[in-house]
Amino acid sequence: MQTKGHSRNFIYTDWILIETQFDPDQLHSKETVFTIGNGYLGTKGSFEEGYPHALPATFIHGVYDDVPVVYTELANCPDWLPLVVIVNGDRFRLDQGEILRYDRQLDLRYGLLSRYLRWRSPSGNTIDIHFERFASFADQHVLAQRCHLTPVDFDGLIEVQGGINGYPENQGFNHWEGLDQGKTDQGIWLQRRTRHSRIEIGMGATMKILGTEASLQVSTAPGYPTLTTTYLAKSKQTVTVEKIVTLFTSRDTETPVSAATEKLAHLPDYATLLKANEQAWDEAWQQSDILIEGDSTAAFAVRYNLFQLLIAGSRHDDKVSIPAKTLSGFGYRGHIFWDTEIFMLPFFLFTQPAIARNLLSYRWHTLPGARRKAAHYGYKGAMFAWESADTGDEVTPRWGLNSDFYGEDVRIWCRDREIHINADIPYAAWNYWQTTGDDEWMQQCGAEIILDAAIFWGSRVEFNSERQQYEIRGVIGVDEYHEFVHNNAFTNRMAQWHLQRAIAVYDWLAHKFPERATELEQKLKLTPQERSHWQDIIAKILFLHDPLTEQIEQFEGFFQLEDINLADYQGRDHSMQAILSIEKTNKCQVIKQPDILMLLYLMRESADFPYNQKALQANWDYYAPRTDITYGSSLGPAVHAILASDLGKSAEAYEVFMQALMVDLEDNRGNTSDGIHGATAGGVWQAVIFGFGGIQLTENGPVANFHLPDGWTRLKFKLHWRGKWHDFDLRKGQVTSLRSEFKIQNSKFKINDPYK
Ligand code: IFM
Repeated sequence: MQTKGHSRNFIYTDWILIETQFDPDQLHSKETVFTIGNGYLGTKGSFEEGYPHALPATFIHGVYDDVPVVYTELANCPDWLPLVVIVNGDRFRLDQGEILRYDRQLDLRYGLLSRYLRWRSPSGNTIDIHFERFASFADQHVLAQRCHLTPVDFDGLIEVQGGINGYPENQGFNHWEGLDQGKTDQGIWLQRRTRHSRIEIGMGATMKILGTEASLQVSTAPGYPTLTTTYLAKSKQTVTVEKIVTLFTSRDTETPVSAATEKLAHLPDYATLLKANEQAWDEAWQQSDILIEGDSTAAFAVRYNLFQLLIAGSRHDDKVSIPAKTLSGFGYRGHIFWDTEIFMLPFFLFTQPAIARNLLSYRWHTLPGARRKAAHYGYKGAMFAWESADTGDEVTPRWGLNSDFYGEDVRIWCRDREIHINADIPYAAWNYWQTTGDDEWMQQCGAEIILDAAIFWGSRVEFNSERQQYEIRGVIGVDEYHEFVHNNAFTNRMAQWHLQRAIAVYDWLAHKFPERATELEQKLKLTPQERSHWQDIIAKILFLHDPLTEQIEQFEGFFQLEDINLADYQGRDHSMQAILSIEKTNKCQVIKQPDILMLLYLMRESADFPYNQKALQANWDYYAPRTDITYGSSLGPAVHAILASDLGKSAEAYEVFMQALMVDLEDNRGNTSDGIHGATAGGVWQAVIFGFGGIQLTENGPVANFHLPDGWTRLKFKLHWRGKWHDFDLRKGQVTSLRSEFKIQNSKFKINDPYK
């Protein structure tokens, strides 16, 4: 295998991540890094044999259950990984005996995780063990493991136990009650149910031994059915154990156990499953891959981030979305934020539009929760949850609990005040429509999202009669270091933009789908008065922009706050909020993540808010030095990379890009153990395409005005735009942009130009 380079902890080839040493201190972060999945579930990279303090986890989209304080969380599902090897009485484990070789590899191309080990047992028997696993990308209900065992210097007894552990935990909390378990001709099955949401899971498992004569015994330890085989091993002779697991939940079918056991009974062998998995991955990468030449670290790490997005996006279920930590960790409890629509969605929109459609349909299905939230706060329409789960009701915890007995708990105000999400989701819905021309989705789902969320703004704004302007008071902007501000430019401008589009959608609907327009008018109580109220807000909403300097004030009074020179705090390894305190940070001009700069980026295609160089420069010069980019939010660096690149600050752009790119591979924020930073992964894609690739979306399609970082000699990718694929092959000194004529296979879209 030809390695391409290495970073602090890893070696990599074009497609394979390689870890050559096991470090127990990095157990949890590496469990995240080696996550595999298939868009239905994600499984952390915990070891088959277990390890003290390991936190194995499998999360399935939509399988939420109640929990104190944070309301609901993705339930860690029964663990399908256990594959225990006992060598002449010694149980194989990395903390005993001697590791003579260790090599863990994640093959991004096929979602295949393997481990090559040479282990000397405490009794002195040496064995080569090669584990392999994948979550089938071809059939989301199928999981597969294989283990090759080759004694190096002994003959003796080897026992292998392959089981399903029905006692998974979410940080000490077990969501599952046992219903039943049993055995079939093929193997074992397990049936469990979440305690509150009463979601049932049915799992089946079978095991096959190749290369020796051996029988299988079934052990039915309660909640932990296991298949065991024991055989007489011979030195230098390889025996292979294949374990296949199937699973369904009551979200998929009324009878998950029979679905799992039936599927198990009709599955082909491991090699055939592997081939189908490879084919499915080939198709995904054909659309989504990015090729970078001249920078092997970036080339590999970009693919790593895209891989993490591909395994998180649901391909068959439009009632789920991607949590902030994808399906790879306990962080944020599987809750869904604006991270999905603003950071992750563009990747899917331009390379896997069917997944983008599912992600947005989730917001449509959860409108009832958003309406309950609006009503609870005394507003009209739909008020999307800052943190959302299965129903769309607000699930941001009210309090952040202090681990210090005597410390104060922290009130989390985002649930009440971080309302820019109500324009972020419509922003994504509009972009989906513009990019795909999917009128069918827009009239059925998108219009309702955009219109009902617009009704919210109509009831949320306040008219200041002295100023003769509309205001939005008492919010948290994108920059969460300031917790109660008035007229945050991001929120006001996004609300205005949203209302402009709401009117356009309303008119389009009335013209093209009059029946649906009438239906929505009645359902949402949408009146001509409401429409003219929106127009009035659009015309009169307060926006703190100085047309002379082009500088925008982040919120009223920001420029009067105490100024802080972040350079004085060089060498720190904490956020400014941790250093200064929440109260003090609130009173200073220090920003957690790009807010005005984020706005400029999102508005870059908006004709009525020109993304001109002067505005960009003026606001960059003011806000970038005041942004806690390295220790604030992980969402920030990719956005700075795009803007710095647009400003021709190539070195700076690359530096922050690398912070985003390596956030999990290098664990550079120290919290990869909580799960993959999904928004950062999406931001990485945007930084490559819109930043370095300089993609602009014109009426004639995407065009590249690229500025590749030093060292990059080639950048190649494709984008799907209004029914056609556009190939970009950008090389220093020349540009090739091709429109390829093939359409997405099985596309359900009828492509129309919404402008026609
Ligand atoms: O949504 C983000 C927010 O912008 C910053 N804090 C973390 C959240 C989840 O990633």
